[in-house]
Amino acid sequence: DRFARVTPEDVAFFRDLLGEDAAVICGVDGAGDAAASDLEPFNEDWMHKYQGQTRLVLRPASTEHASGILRYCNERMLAVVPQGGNTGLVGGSVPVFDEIVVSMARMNRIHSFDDASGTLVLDAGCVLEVADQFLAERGHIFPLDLGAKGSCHVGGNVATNAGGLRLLRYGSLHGSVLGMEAVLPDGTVMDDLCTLRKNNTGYDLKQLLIGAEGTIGIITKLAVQCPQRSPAVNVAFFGIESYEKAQRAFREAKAQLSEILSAFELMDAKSQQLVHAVRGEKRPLEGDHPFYCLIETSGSNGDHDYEKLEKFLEDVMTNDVVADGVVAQDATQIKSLWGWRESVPECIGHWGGVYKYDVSIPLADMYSIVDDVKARVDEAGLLGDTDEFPVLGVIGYGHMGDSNLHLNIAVRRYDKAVERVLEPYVYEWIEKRKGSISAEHGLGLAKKPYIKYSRNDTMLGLMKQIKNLYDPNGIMNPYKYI
Ligand code: FAD
Ligand code: 2HG
Ligand code: ZN
Repeated sequence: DRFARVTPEDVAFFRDLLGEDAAVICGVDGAGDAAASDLEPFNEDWMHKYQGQTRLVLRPASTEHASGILRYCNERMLAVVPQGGNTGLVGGSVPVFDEIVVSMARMNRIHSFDDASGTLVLDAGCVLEVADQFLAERGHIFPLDLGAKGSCHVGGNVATNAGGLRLLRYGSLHGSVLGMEAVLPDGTVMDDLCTLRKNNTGYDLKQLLIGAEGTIGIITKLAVQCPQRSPAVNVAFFGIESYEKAQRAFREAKAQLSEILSAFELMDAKSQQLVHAVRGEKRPLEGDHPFYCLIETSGSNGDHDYEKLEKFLEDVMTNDVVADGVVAQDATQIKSLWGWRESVPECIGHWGGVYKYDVSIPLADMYSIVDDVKARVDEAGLLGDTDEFPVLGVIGYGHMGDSNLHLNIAVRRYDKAVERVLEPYVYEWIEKRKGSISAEHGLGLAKKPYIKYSRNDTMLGLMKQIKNLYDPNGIMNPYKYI
């Protein structure tokens, strides 16, 4: 291997650099007695699918610490994996072998907030929900929300360019991240912590790190443009009889709710049956429908918004676009309706595992991949209700407003026979329709062999040039997609 192995001398250096005992979790022979169970949370991903063997976790508390770590690792040829909340879904946040984990959890300070411009400056290791709560108390909102908000870090969000539940309203992090401080692999601190909305002064280098998945540097601080929090929020949940009607509902929602529409999420019947099977709560609507969608509006005037929503509801109900629906009456019901959407990833993993495909497909074709994959898995004799079948459900849900579908194949056990039926079939299907094999989760380790289905050789070559320029020794998150 081209990387060095961590020695007791290396550990002594890191202990000295970081100062506190709590900053180093070490099970390196002769240098620390951390048990495998102390290291396990850093070695294993959220899905329990990827398992590394690190013996050393470093927890910097400052940019200087992060810079010192990388400078040393670069000189010593020690491989590094940056880690935020470890909620990533593509195996990017855990080591493949024994790479050093640099956990950002101690860099969790909020530095400043300007309520005139809405600019928030904070450490990369702040938990998304904590940042959003801080903003809520000041009448603002973080321009990103997702089911893992209680654990994921804003740095991890930016490193994956996470999309989430309200991208349709607030846009991508490529737009809302105004500034960034990052440490490059040789220890250089890239101070681009600009708090201005407009800044056309040459190359916008921070954009390279947004979505780079920790392959060219560690993000240490961020300046984020945060919108005003809408005082009036409404959520409606619909049962819909066909995908064609779901598309009509989306078009009507855009046309009639326009500026107050803040989310349009799609869930199929199977996803909701599985959430019900795990949580056992009363379902929002009677009976089963082939599709459900959750529509959220946020605006500044409750009466105005409610009037618009009511008119929209009346329209889609009387024109038979939706079959049934319910509107949340208070904040508790809003939370509960969102629960039927946000808990899908967690609930469908309940039986053993999930094969996940996070894809962008032109809207008209978006759901047909679920039907095609289901037919294929069924024909192969792999899908069924009893234990002898590895697959218990082929599920589609996701961010319909962004043409982003989550195709999930819920399994009782991971099985090569299932994999062979799914891959490369799914990727070829997407390539044919000019879709993307990763809409929002990134590539990590999971999608590394498949990048060619969405990027041509020229694009890959240009990416490699950038990687080699910033990280000539290749120490940053090696073995992953690049
Ligand atoms: P990690 O998982 O720790 O890391 C992710 C990647 O970023 C790794 O490659 C890591 O090396 C790198 N990284 C982390 N921190 C830094 C840093 N400071 N500097 C440089 N690199 C870094 N994603 C969506 O896009 N939309 C969703 O709706 C969504 N919902 C989710 C719901 C659930 C229940 C779960 C478990 C995940 C969901 N995700 C979603 C996946 C998403 O990628 C993560 O939740 C989140 O963006 C990752 O943040 P994290 O702090 O956990 O990063
Ligand atoms: C979501 O939208 C997440 O819930 C997770 O992006 C999707 O687990 C998945 O496939
Ligand atoms: Zn998603």
